[in-house]
Amino acid sequence: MSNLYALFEERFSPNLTQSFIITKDNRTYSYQDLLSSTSQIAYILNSYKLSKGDRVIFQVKKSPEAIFLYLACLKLGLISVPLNTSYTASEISYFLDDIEPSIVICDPESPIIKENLLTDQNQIHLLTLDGSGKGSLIENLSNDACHESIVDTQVNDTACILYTSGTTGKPKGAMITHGNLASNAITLHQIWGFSKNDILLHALPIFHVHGLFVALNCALLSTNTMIFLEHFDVDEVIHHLPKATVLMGVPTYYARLLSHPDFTASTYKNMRLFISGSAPLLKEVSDNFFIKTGHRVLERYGMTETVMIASNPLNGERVPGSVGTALPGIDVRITADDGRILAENETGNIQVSGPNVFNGYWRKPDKTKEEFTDDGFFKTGDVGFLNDRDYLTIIGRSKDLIISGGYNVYPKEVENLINDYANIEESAVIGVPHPDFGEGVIAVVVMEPGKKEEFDATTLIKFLKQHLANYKVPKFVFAIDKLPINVMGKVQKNILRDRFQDAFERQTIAN
Ligand code: MLC
Ligand code: AMP
Repeated sequence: MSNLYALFEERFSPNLTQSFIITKDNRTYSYQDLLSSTSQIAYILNSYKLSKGDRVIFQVKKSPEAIFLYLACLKLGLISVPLNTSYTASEISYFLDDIEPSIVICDPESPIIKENLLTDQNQIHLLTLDGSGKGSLIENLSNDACHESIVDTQVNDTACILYTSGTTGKPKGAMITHGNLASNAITLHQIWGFSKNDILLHALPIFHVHGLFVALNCALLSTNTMIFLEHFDVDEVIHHLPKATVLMGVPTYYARLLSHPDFTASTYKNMRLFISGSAPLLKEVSDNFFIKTGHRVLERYGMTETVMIASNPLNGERVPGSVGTALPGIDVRITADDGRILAENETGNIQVSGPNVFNGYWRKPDKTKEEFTDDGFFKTGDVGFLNDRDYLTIIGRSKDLIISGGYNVYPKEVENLINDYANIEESAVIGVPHPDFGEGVIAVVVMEPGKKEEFDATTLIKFLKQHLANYKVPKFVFAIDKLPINVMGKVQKNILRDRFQDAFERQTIAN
């Protein structure tokens, strides 16, 4: 049995009275509650006569019930497709067409309901689940209606599809298998020393690898307790931190904690481990955190298509600026553009192979092929080097990607929309240093000839907000006469990044 849920369930039985989730308002769910609720939700899903491999889209707020829903899908061999709660109607419509779900479960406030995105013709079942754990999914649950059996799946069967955008601007669904998640969870749980006694402060969103797989799966394998917060609110996190032993977060979390006056020694007295990932942790933040707390934040590296790849050690030297060594069983290599494997300390493309690497992009075999080498390594699109002790340092990206507060923004997706907007000839979307989000998104536009006077950043931003999740929308738009272009006709974004690098410090130059 390769079903990830079976792996978890094996661990629950001796610890059923242990608390699984404690919410901010002190509702407690035990591992026994997890088992019962998951079986009851599985019963409801199963009543729709679904088959292994059918897709279930959910766009729901963070709640314990949302976790039980994800676990019920695993149990039934259904493919979960969690969507960011800030996606707009146009973004969601694309996912609905692409994934052809059998069931959609969403918050009553989701654009799926408000903008009536499901037509009768496509025969998709619609259920609701709100942030307080109520909705049509839940109202028919009954102790007498449980689905106990676990569907047999193979290691290569898809457990989840997570969308990542791409250089073309069209999102691709990464098929992550039961085998990918199980191997990664077992490794992380071991190398980070998780035990039943840990209390994990979970403040991450649950529609990405970090919150859904890295954090949750470590907790489930060790049957520890999670303090489960709806989102990262620094005051709330500081309030709950004294009870916690582990925190996982994106670098913005650590920058926000550091600059908060109430983040004092008594708040982190029980902490054994702070983990950071999803975006580069500035050396300055890492060093200041160490000076203040005596804790060196453990930085690790991963991505949607590969789950976790590398980590600094629990015991041993944690090197600031490096993401540590490849996880056991995973190969990381550095190559030149011509495919030559590079020696230590030489900078090149980071490639990875191992049981963590996904099964390809949903219904995009050509795209999948492009992203793998002939000998089966996945091309991460990140650039870096390995040192003489095999510690990996990421120094940049060959892919045109902005990471803002741990969320990925693919410029092409935003540029395509801006270029279609009235009176704009062309645009370039870039990431520049942002004091809170690491990188912040800005757009640089060129107006059509004779239309310079028509430039209006405010209405353009308003328009973009209607079509794009908030974090993708440029915080500023600047109009210039001409984009810098190289001999190949490509926009030289590095020149723009230099020119606008202090955009977030001199906000008055906006417009
Ligand atoms: C929110 N906003 C953002 C933003 N988050 N803008 C840019 N980048 C972001 N990350 C917008 C809001 O919509 C709002 O817009 C304005 O910025 C201010 O919001 P805020 O209140 O300050 O933001 P907040 O709600 O506090 O959210 C910030 C955050 C959140 C850092 C807590 O973004 C977050 O939880 N990030 C984690 C993302 C994550 O889990 N990534 C993992 C990916 S997995 P307006 O217009 O309304 O004012 C992965 C693999 C791996 O990468 O290795 O882990
Ligand atoms: P995503 O597609 O959202 O999973 O984002 C994956 C990308 O996040 C990687 O390809 C890296 O560029 C980046 N990333 C993840 N962890 C780190 C880290 N610790 N340091 C630098 N970049 C990171």
